[in-house]
Amino acid sequence: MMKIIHTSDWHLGQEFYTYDRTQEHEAFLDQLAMIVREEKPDALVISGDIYHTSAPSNSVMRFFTDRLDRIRQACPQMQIIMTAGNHDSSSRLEITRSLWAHLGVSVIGRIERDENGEINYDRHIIPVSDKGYVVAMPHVFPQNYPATSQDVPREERMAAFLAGLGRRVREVNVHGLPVVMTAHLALTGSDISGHDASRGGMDCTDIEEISVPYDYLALGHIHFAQTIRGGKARYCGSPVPVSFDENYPHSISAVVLGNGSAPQVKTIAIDNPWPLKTIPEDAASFDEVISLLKDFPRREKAYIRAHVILEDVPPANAFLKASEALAGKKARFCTFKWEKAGNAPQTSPVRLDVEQIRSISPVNLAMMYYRDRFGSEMTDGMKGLLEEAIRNVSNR
Ligand SMILES: [Mn+2]
Repeated sequence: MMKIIHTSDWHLGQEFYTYDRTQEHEAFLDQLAMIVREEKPDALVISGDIYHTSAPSNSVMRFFTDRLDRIRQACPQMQIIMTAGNHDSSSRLEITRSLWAHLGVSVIGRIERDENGEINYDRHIIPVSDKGYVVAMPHVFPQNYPATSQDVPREERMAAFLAGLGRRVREVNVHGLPVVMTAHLALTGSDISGHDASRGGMDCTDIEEISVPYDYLALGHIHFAQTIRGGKARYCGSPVPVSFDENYPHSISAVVLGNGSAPQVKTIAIDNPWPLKTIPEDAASFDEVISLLKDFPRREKAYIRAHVILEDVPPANAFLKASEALAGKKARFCTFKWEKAGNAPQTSPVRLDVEQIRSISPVNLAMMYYRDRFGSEMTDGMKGLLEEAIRNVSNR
């Protein structure tokens, strides 16, 4: 039997509409420390996107180091395995690799070759005491996988790497112990609810390509928690929502493997002291929404997105009015979600390639965008302002 805690997509250091999220991340990591103290897992697996940016600030990196050490102390016999996600800098994450190794923490940011130029598969295969293995795959863009031999074309390198890794896992695992594989990628057929394309890479990988033998595939990258492939693969989801569209429960997963049965998964909810709220759930008029904000409990902590029916164009000073409605309250105003009035059929946005964009003047491009976004024409006054702004910028 091997027990792991599976978590991913922490996004530490995320600035949320200019607000600092340290309090929420602190609350999450305090809960995680309590969870490992109670659950006593053999390993904690962190499946990528530890940081929100590839260059986190010094204070965020220090915060992470201090907190991870506290989590480790909460369950000293537990191993910790962390890999880089697409948001992390693989080389930055590995700076402290050798120091963490002394404390039972394995950091796998990248794929490396040994002194003979051969791919070092063993650095990805981490024995978890004598109970099993964690095979740790950092996020690597498909085009950046190393060549296993000269005649492997670029598009087959990922599959070749995974096949080589799989062979090595079979060689090492002579006793047939449970194997957890961790990876940060989007699997074909997963539900990408709430995934914001700006968060990067949604090239889907087909699970058949993963030729590494595993009993449980601990995945990161998709923030919506879900079990797929008959219970053998799971996204544990983000513990703290990264956007307003992640309006679903957030948790970490405790997984027990062994005895040849399917992995037993238990989700443990994470409480967020600063929930993300869209007010109201169904869009209302601007004035109605403003009065809802005025009535919002003074001491309640929340990030707020105002959900407004757009009759024409956004009212003047909309942001200021919403912020003023929340003056003196704890809640933090973030943004609007505009809904077009009259259930106008959503027209699909015009798609342009780079050449087409170059051939259109900035003002015309803005007008097209405006038409798509708000379903009406830009007024002459707005057009004039925009032209003036463009003139000022180009005269610099
Ligand atoms: Mn992520």
